Amino acid sequence: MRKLFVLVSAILLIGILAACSGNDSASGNSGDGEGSGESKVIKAGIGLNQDHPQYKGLLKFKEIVEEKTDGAITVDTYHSGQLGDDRSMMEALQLGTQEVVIPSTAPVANFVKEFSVFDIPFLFPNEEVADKVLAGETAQGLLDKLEEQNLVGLSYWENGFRDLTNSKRAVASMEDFEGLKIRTMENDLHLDAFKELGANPTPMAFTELFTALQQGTVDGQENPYATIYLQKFYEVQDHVSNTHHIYSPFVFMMSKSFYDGLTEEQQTIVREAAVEAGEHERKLNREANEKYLKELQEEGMTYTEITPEARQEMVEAVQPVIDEYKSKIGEETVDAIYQEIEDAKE
Ligand code: KDG
Repeated sequence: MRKLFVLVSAILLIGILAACSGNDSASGNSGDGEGSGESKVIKAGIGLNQDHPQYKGLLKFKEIVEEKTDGAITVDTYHSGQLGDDRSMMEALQLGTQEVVIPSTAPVANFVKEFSVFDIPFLFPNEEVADKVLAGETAQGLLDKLEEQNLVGLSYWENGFRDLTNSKRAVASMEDFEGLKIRTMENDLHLDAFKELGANPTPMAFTELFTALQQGTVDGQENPYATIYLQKFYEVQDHVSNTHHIYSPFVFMMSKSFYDGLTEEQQTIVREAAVEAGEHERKLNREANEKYLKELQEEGMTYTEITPEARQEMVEAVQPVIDEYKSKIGEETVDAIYQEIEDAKE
């Protein structure tokens, strides 16, 4: 009886091992899921961490692409700047050593200057208007312009309205900006706007930011609440104000050499997946930005509300910078976006 039991167990074990090894070869990177050629791998990297809605959106993209291509394309995801900062990841896309990155528009403007139109302070009045304009002709046309840089812009995702944090004082008005060392994204328009507000700005890659705040290299930074909370900036920052000075879109982009090597059907799949995953990300991001202001206060940060009068003062202070940058960005693009904002408000 005992011998029979051992024999049956051994047969079962062999069966299980055989089934497992069969699964391995079917889902391995070398199988294409369609029975012809190698599987294509998308290496996708972002600067934010694994808890941020941006990463959850990226996982959604992975799920859709892998399912719809039946495994012919696999997506390997990297967060927290594991593959580098936004600029170096964009350069890796140009070289064809990385396939996807999703930066804010600010660093993208170093590749296609017109993207800086979204870095104009106080441009969008609310998310609904931003949604309409980003789906509109001018914004979609800017995605096409990335091709000149060997990049393919597939969709806009959302980073959101940026708010100021710092470790020195509660910021309620322009005077409170005086001399604050603020990290900005690597974009001249951001830099000049913060100078105009009275701050002492320093451009820096996001990957260096936490350490710079911790070591006091800078006093503060600006990002949406979701980022401030999920990146644990509250551990090294004491004050947050709802400056809402810029609405940052993310740009989902792909390496052109990789995109060109896809079949037409696969190109459609990645395009649609970038849009669908973006809708998912936008929804999660809005929930997060709504929820985390309260949590930041629970973590001990003071929250200061900017009055409409104080915000108006800031709007007027940065106007000369906007006037100066209009021609640098491209008058046509700036005028078109302003017009589309007016239309979207109706
Ligand atoms: O993954 C995106 C981040 O790298 C970055 O764009 C976040 O807004 C950001 C910043 O402040 O650099």
